[in-house]
Amino acid sequence: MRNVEDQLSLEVHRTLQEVTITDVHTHLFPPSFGKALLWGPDELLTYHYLIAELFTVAKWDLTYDKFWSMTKVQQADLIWEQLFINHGPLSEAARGVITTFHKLGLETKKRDLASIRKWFAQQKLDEYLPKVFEIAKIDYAVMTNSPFNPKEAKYWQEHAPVPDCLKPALRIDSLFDFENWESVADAMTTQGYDVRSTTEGGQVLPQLDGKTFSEIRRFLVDWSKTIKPVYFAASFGPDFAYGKNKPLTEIIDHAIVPAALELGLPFALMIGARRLANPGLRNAGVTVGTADLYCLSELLRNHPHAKFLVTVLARTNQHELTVLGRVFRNLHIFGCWWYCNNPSIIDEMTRQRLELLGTSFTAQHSDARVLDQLIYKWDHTREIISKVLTDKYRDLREAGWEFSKDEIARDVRNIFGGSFEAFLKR
Ligand code: FIX
Ligand code: ZN
Repeated sequence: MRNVEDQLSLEVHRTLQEVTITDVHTHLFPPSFGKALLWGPDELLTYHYLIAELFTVAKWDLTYDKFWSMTKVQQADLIWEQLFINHGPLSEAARGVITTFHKLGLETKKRDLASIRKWFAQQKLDEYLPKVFEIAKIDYAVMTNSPFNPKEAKYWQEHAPVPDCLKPALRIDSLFDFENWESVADAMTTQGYDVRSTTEGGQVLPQLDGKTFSEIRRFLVDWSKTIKPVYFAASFGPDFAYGKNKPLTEIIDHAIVPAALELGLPFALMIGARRLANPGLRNAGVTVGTADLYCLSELLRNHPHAKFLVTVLARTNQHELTVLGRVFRNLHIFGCWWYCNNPSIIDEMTRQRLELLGTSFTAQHSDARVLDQLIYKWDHTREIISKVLTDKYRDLREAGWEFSKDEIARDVRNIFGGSFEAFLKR
């Protein structure tokens, strides 16, 4: 019996190591977008997860301002010294840096950052990018592309080349930035879209009329023709209040959903990030909050023909989201986002999802901001999910079901991109 058990665990583990993964959400860019594509040891060490962690151990005299005024190399040196030398790099983000160096064949035992930097300085990005994709075994990664960022928009308008391993996603958070609506509307009018505004209680807000909605739709359709996205995407706080927040609801109902339906694209919602909870930390200072997912169920119910990709940040929201995934066929759940991308939580979330959904979900996305992170994020995920799946196949066999190696490979591919692609085509 023990032997059969080992066989199963080896087979599942081998399949997880071999599966080609589709990474459905990252913050990577093509090399042709210049400095936008982050890579190398200093970017890895100054990942915002590690910046926040640095302040859990740094002395009080290291103020946020002092940290931000340092050069990137100085910041990286400080994080290396504090989180890797003075303390054990046990957190998921710190361990990830070690996995990345190790998988690239670099010597980590000597703890010699200088020689690691030297190795990276010799890499040529055009060769290094495919090498990272090969090590991580990814067919393609979906990017995050904002038409509201003038620098980025320029690259798209000038048709800067995009390799096949990177696919765009149209990021539209700005359409919900009602605190700064004046500048959002300005950005759109500058691009030739007649988006109207109104003032309520001293605050500039979108004018919720047919003209504004049709201009937002035109903006979305035109940008989609330019960048050819896989989906539209936006992130929201735990206060996501579809059905209660009038401008948010109407912009979704009358502009985003109609454009998505016209183009046959899903709308991805990432819900639960409390932005600027600690502003001194900038994008590292975000916390998590439980959202009211009844609002999401209203959205799914009101638009049964539109497709939605959803991930939520709060662990407390995961079970309810999985139930929605089972009840609404227009919802596809993806990833263990940000603070959920930790082994213990990935384990729990994946079991929960398999138990309620079978394989019709996407188990993980990397959210990589730095190219090299693809290596560790996927290496760690493969290991954890291999253990989860071994348990699930063992239970299935005990229930009396026989399965082949090919069937295991089919199921594994489904939760790492196959089900996502089937959802897009449906
Ligand atoms: O909104 C997002 O796409 C988030 O993933 C990011 O804003 C966040 O900074 C991040 O990288 C989390 O992993
Ligand atoms: Zn992200």
